[in-house]
Parts: sequence; structure tokens; C-alpha cells
Amino acid sequence: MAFTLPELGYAHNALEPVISEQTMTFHHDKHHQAYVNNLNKALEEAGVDYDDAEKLLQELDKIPEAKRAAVRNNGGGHHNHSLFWETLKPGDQKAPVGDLAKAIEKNFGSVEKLQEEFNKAGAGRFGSGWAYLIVDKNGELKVTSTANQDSPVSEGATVILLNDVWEHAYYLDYQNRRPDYLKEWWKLVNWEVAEARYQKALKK
Ligand code: MN3
Repeated sequence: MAFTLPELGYAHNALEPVISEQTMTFHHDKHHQAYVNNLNKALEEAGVDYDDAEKLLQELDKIPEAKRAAVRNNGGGHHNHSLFWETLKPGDQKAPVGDLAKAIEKNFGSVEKLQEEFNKAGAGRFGSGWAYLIVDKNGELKVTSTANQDSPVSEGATVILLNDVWEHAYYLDYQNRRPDYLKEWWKLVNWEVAEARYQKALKK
């Protein structure tokens, strides 16, 4: 069964002014679609069948070596972006909720401290990649980042929040000002989705 491009769940202009309609149109309809198409092509050429992107990213060693890099890059691209659209919500967001709010307070001291550490991870990622808030395989809530489309899911982590720091995510709106994009992005975070992911991580 082939992977498909998920719906955004909101209009392409719904995240303005933080992220423009033009960025969302290219990012979702073109970039994400390309990851989906290239993933399906690579899986077909590899002669393997997956319908769960998370499982696929945890079993990259089972992919024939000739196609492993293509599956890792495009499978990571598909999964990261699928989570990314769900992480965002129109409207000026408030604050973390539920058990995640308590865990952020306990682990980072405050949401501002988390934002500072997360934005530093995003700004410090050389070239293209992602910044994350994850629950790692040992159950620890922490900030991390990856290069390219690599996913912490491959290391057994659960993704709570993630921000795309590839230039295609912000260049039309912020040009070279990645730190400004990182700062503004927090207005869009869907904390209910983050809490639901945290609850899922606690049950692992
Ligand atoms: Mn992207």
C-alpha cells in the first residue's frame, strides 16, 4: 500500500502572518508531496511494503542497502512533515496543558526555558534539519535536533514537538532570519496535540 499526502487540516493561509500562504502551498503541496512520491518509488524498487511510517523508520536496517538512503530520507521527510502539520494550529496559542505542562516545568524550569533551548537547537543546526522536543527511549523529556530528514523515531523516541529549519520552511517569509522564524513559530504550537503525544509516550 502506498503512502499518501495527508490533508493539512486547515487552510493554506490559516497560519498567517507567522507562515504565509505561499510558503504553506510550496511546503505542503510540493515539498511534502515529493517526499511521498519518492518514498513510494524507493519502496517499490526495494520490493518492500510498509503502511506505517514510524515502523518503517524503526526498521531501516531491513531495507535493502541500495535503497536504504532513499527510504531514510524520504520516509523521514514524509513522517516529519506529517507530524509537523499536526503540530501547528491557527490562532495565537497560549501555554502547554496537562501532564506535559508539569513535565516542562520540572525538566526545563519554565516554558520560556524550553523555548530558549529548542530555538538554540534549531538555530544551531548547520544546513538543513529539524529541532525537536522528544521523549527518548529512556522516558526522558528533552530537546534534540537532527540533520536532513533523520528522525529521532529511528532511535526509539516519541516526538512531542518539531520545527522544520530547512530554508524551504521559512525563506519566503523570513529570508536569512531563522532565529526570528523560530521565535514566531511558537504562536502556532498546538499544545493539545503535544499533550496527546506526551500521554502516548507515557504509556510506552
Ligand atoms: Mn520541510
